[in-house]
Amino acid sequence: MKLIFAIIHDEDTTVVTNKLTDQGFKVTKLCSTGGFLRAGNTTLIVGIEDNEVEEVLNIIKQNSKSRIKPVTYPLPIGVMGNGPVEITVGGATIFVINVEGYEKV
Ligand code: 2BA
Repeated sequence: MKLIFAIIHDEDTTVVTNKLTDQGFKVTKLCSTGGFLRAGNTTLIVGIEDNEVEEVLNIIKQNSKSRIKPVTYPLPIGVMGNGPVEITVGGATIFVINVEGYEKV
């Protein structure tokens, strides 16, 4: 079994979640905040069988868009200049984790 953590744009949450649940996948949505931009994003948790990983990754990839975000003063640590600068965020940052155990009680 695998656990997918997918960090996506808030704006993509509805479509990604709907597509996953339409295909019968169970999804938990967490409200999260990026450490760099300190802006809201969404983290989806999806528990699946090993043979479902490709399908889930495809759904996330096909429905997560990258976006250019203007960043104004104060700039995040490590970004040079007086702002504004543009930073490309997303489509999605995805982690696939092996699950040792799974129980529903
Ligand atoms: P943030 O940390 O707010 O990062 C937003 C965007 O800022 C990143 O987009 C990247 O384009 C840029 N960025 C991040 N750190 C940077 C740095 N040190 N210097 C220059 N630019 C930097 P994405 O890479 O698409 O990441 C979107 C969000 O996904 C991140 O929001 C964070 O919440 C999450 N994320 C990305 N990689 C991660 C990782 N390895 N572990 C945990 N979360 C991650």
